[in-house]
Amino acid sequence: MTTCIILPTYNERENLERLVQKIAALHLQEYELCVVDDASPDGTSEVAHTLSQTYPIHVCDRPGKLGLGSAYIEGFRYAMSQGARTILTMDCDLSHDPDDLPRLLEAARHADLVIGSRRVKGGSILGWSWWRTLASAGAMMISRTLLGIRTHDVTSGYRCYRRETLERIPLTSIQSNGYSFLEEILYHIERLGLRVVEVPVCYVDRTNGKSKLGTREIVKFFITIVRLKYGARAKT
Ligand SMILES: Nc1nc2c(ncn2[C@@H]2O[C@H](COP(=O)(O)OP(=O)(O)O)[C@@H](O)[C@H]2O)c(=O)[nH]1
Ligand SMILES: [Mg+2]
Repeated sequence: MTTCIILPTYNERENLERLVQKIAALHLQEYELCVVDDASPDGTSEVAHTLSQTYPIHVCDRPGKLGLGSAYIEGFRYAMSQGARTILTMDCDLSHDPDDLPRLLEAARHADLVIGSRRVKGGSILGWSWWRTLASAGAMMISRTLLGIRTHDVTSGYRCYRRETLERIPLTSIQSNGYSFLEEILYHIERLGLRVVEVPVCYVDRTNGKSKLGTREIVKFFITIVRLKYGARAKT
């Protein structure tokens, strides 16, 4: 396997099959999907296991809702253990268009991390409520200003990491377990001076199922900014 696509899932039963079919239709070379499911009450895992009889899918079944950040880490560990050279992450709700995958993979030939970005020229967000748009723009501005992150789309979960990039990040040192995992790992990658490239994507809000981003996660996002900023000061 050269490419591993990690799909964290929590109650994505209605979306998983369509996404898997769309990815299969791309005929990528030597790829495997890694579904990391947190015992979704809607039975996503059973759907994943059934699909794995037809498609190249590995299912990581976890005993409960352990969080998005740790789901990514679980997926990274699996991908690395299988020798993957490029490791992608994408949401399982069809917000991330699989047709963008080849562009992300192509960009990864010359970058350490590629971000499917909604916040560069050509990128867009469709279907968000005004408060989500506002909250996201505010979070982005604050994290970029306070942490000095140069990437425009800090919280995009549509990413392509080169194996070597993940090898340089001590994954156990990442304390965020939820959505702020994305800003924390990006912060470390930029601080190492690695090349981050943003590829414009159009993000379409989910039509099936519910978002798992709650107020708690938003609060944790800001706490993470403070923690990282404080840690950075202490080191210098
Ligand atoms: N395994 C796992 N997946 C999660 C968890 N929280 C969210 N996800 C998945 O992460 C992806 C992004 O979550 P989503 O709710 O769509 O967030 P949003 O797009 O920011 O509203 C989706 O595929 C979710 O099913 C979790 O605690 N564990
Ligand atoms: Mg989503």
